[in-house]
Amino acid sequence: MTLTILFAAGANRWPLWESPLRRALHQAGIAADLVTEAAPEAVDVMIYAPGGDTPADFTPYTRCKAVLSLWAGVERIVGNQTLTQPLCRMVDPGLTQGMVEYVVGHALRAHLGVDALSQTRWAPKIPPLAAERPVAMLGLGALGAACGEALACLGFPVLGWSRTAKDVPMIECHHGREGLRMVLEQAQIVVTLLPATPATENILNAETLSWLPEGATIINPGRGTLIDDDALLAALDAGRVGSATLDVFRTEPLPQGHPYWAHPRVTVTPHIAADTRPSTAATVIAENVRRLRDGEPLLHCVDRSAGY
Ligand code: NDP
Ligand code: OXD
Repeated sequence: MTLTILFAAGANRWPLWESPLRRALHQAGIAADLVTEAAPEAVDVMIYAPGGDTPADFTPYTRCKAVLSLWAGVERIVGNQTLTQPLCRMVDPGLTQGMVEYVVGHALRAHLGVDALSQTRWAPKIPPLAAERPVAMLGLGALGAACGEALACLGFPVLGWSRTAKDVPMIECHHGREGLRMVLEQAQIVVTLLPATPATENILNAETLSWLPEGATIINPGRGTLIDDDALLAALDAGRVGSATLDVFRTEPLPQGHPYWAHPRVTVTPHIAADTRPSTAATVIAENVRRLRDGEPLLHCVDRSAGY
């Protein structure tokens, strides 16, 4: 049986994805017609990315058995009421490795005080060892757990926080409101790797930021909605928060004139923390298509009620 797979993830991505996808589908033994256009009723599987050519109305895709997201974050599609098929998010070794490198790099930058190193005067200031710098990892999913483990391997005490109770090697795990407070009260570096859902909106706000030790660093590669921007700017100005490295924003691109651009202790990166890599992620897509064909459970299915 030949499956019609619609690549509805943006014409700009097609040249990057076409060959890796064809190769991965072939290696998985899947007979597929991989196309960028098709009659809706002929589509068996749809590959999706936000801002791509994804339809707003999935109703005509009567044969479509699954929508496979190239992104890990699915907040722009998860609430679509016309989407009744299973939705799978991206968990890709290349994406995870990119995020680990971003988080570890910026955590070490904050830990070593790299931004404050002076080239003009001899003023030794010895940073503590990582063991004396607790890190809060908000989110212990595919990305948070991997980043937490990498930081723990460097010697940082890592306190993790998730929605449900978890047991992650090398991470002291907490959940619930009290857990959040316990984690933040100890954290000198906070990393936010939570999905954008109604429950996580403004999780870092005036109250929760006030739980942090003075001078803590925030690293947010999760989503812009996780942070109350006014509260963060106030906490930075008050010294409660020492610095922030922000990769994601409520409005992207971050508008010119936004206070984050000019703030001396804010680093803006343009949503580049981690990218889905076609070379590794095409295999993940092909594996889910194979599972679909063989009637096996799909990987990384989104829980619609939880929103991620
Ligand atoms: P996962 O779904 O694997 O993990 C999400 C984690 O967040 C889980 O541990 C989950 O808890 C926790 N969580 C969700 N809701 C809550 C809540 N209300 N309270 C406490 N914890 C909660 O996602 P990933 O790790 O793969 O990705 C995380 C996010 O990173 C994505 O949603 C996306 O927004 C962002 N991202 C950003 C990128 C960038 O380049 N900037 C690239 C890729 C992703 P539990 O374990 O209990 O379910
Ligand atoms: C994602 C992202 O969610 O790149 O995959 O932000």
